[in-house]
Amino acid sequence: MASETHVLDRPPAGANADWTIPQRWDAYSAEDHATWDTLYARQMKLLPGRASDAFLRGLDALKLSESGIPDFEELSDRLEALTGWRVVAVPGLVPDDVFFTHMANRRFVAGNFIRRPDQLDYLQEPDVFHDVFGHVPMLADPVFADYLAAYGRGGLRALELGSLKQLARLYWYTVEFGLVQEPEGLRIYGAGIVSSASETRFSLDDPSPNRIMLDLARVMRTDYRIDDFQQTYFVIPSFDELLRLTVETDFAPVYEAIREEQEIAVDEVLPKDDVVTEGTQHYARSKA
Ligand code: HBI
Ligand code: FE
Repeated sequence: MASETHVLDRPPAGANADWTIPQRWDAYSAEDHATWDTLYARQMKLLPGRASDAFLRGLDALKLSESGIPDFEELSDRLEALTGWRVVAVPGLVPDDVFFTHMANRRFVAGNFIRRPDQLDYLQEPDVFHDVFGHVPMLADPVFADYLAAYGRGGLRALELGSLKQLARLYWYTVEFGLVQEPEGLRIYGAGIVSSASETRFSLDDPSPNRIMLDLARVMRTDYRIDDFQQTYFVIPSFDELLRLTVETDFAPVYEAIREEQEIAVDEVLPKDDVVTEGTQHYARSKA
């Protein structure tokens, strides 16, 4: 997941000009692979019936059930055959323009390191479990794959327009923390949720957070928190609708329209909102 910490301004020694590095699959220890397997088993107890159908199909199509940290080359060969995307390793957070250029060209950047066994529940930098288990299954879905490539192009444009903050909120509330309405009920597709056992439960089962139908300008005005569970989740009716919204809307006039408007707080519910569930905010208040 994105955060503002530890972003270098040029590729570190040993990295390529585009910031990619070799995954060095052979360098993982038995403990590293065991950490992946522990996290995988924990999520797979929770995700059937909670994760979106597209996510679960992606896991299957990419054979992510095989034990151990995936080899990016093998994984990319499977993924490329489905949607044209590949997974490339990077040393950590990369600059925004580098991140978006890879994305626009259907390369998903992933950390190659894995969290330590004492960090199973929380870490700030995106590791291989968050990036690969969390993000890559959705990229096996042709519609979502097109959405993320369009987002990459939109990111480059937002940098030129000075509107990255607004666009980044769309990423946060869809790619990282999105919920989707499916015939059997709400389901998770955001990578920040599907890679976290506690937020998998919280985002769907807890009465605390708001769950609100996604409106583009509304989301682009909404703050988010990087330090704890979200206080509001945004729901899309389908991935087709998300893609349509993104490719058929020129974001420049949206950025203009909201430029003078106030930011919306993380827990706010507006009269115009199409509310799925209004949260009690009990969880956030209990910590304040
Ligand atoms: N780099 N590796 C990595 N992963 C990210 O999620 C990421 C990044 N660099 C920038 C970035 N995210 C943000 O610019 C976007 O989320 C807006
Ligand atoms: Fe992420």
